[in-house]
Formats: sequence, structure tokens, C-alpha cells
Amino acid sequence: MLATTAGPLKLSNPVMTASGTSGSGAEMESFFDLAVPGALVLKTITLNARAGNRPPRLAETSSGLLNSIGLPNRGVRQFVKETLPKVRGRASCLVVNFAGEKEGEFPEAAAILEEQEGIDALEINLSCPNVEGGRIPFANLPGTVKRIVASVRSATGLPLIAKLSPNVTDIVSLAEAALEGGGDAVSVANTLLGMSVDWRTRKPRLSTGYGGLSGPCIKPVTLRMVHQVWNTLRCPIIGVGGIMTADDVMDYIVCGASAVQVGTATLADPTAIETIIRDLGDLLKREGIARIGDCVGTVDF
Ligand code: RRO
Repeated sequence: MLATTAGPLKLSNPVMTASGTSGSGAEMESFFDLAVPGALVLKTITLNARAGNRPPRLAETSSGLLNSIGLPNRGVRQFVKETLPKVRGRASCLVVNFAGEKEGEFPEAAAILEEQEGIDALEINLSCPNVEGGRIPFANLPGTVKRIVASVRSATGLPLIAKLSPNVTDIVSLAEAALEGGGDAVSVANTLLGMSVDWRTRKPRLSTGYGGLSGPCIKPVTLRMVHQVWNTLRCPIIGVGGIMTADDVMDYIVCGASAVQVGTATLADPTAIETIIRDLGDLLKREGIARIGDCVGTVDF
């Protein structure tokens, strides 16, 4: 009933973890069996180690969570040596999310990941809002997206998911560029660039001033983007943004997502993903839906 596909990915259920919200995977094992999510998507890694941004890195707002973590990680080689062995073989589908600080680093990191056992797919993070001082990421231009995805495609035969930014004028042209570059699916979308200030102190609440907004408040925006991409391209889409309940999952599915990712809900309650998957199974039974895949893109619009 819950088993489905997203492009080449075969999933036991359509609910994945969202990158950055379940750490390097192993941290979550006291909250849920790592094989429970349809896919375990790990926090973004880069070719070389990064310290990340100065605190404060998180700010709660009245309508969602702002983050400016800044991609701290110990680099892909350390990941392969220390992190990967702890999760290898434990997820039902293991997705490694990675980014580059420069274009050439994307294929270089992918080539290292390609050689490892136990990775089922790569998610290319083309959309971190927090590494260029709030400026639009360099990967927000369709030509750049196509070139980066194509360079990664040449470096690996693994299934490729391109994680797109919502901070763009036309999400469809970005998704199209990712597919033209050889991507198998797109994740729509990363966090929305936002800001929070304390007007009394005249200070922003994040060290970097701007950060990525997540949580239920962004769902209408990303849901609209998922539908726009589906309506034009009919491609495998992974919906991300503000999913808290099984009904939220179904909203994304009928708007064209083949699968979804849960992020901020996990930060509020680390067991949320398991509850959502269980509720989704109950929901399908109650509604008499035999296969969730049959619902993809069925919104009447
Ligand atoms: O680390 C971060 O600040 C971060 C990343 Br890489 C990302 O892709 N999205 C986000 O909201 N934060």
C-alpha cells in the first residue's frame, strides 16, 4: 500500500527524512529504527571540511523556524571513513546529500561517494541559503544547475536527486535544467530565505542576518511549486516543506510529488516521522486507497 517509487528509487514508503534534520543518521536510532523512513537522507556534506556559521544559528519566529547552520561538516573523506560505516545497511534506502563550494567540487565529491558500498542515491544540494551571506546561491541559474548536474552525472551512475531552491522566480526552469543535466528526480524545495530581528536592540536574531525558513508556514509555497513542476514536466518530484501530518503528505502527493521529506517536524518531535508513516498507512486503509502511487498528481486543477 505504502510502497512506491520516485524515479529509479524503490521506496518502502514515500516519507523520507529531510537533509539536515536527522543529522548523520545514527543519532536518530534511539528515536526510530533507521529502516522506518522510506529513505534516510543525511545532512549535507562538502568536499572539504567546513566550520559552519557563528551562533546564533537558529531563531524561532511566530510562523516558522529560521536556520543559518552554514553547512558544518568534516568533509567527504571523513564521512566515508567514520559516518558511512555507522549507517551502511541500516536504512531501507540511504541517500547522501552533498554540495560544493565551487562547481568543480560537485563531481569530485560525487566520484568519491560513487566508490562506496551502501549508498542508494545522491541528493545534490543546489540550494543552501546560508553559505553566501544571503546572496542568491550560484546554483540558482538554470545554466549552472544543468552544468553541475551533468558534471555529477558523468562522475556517478547512482540515482541523482537535485534539491532545488524556492528562492527563485521560476522553479520550473530550474527543475527542467536539473532533468536536462541528467537528474532523475527533483526535491522541491529547500528553505525560504527569511529574516528575524529584535527591533529594540536593532540586531538580527541570526548571526548571518538572513536564514532559511521552514515549518508549516512554507507549505503553501512549496506545494504550489511542486504542482507547477508536475503540471509542466510530469517528472519524479520529492515534496519538502512543512509536512507535519499524514494529510500533509497526501496534499503533496496529489499535487504531483512521488515522495516527500519531513524535516522541521522532526526537530520539534524526533519521533514525528514514524507517527506520520503509521498514520499514512491507516489513512490509506480508511480511504480504500490500494496504492499511494495511484494518487500522484490527481488534484483536479
Ligand atoms: O546548513 C545549512 O545552513 C542549511 C543547508 Br546546507 C540547507 O540546505 N538548507 C538550510 O536551510 N540550511
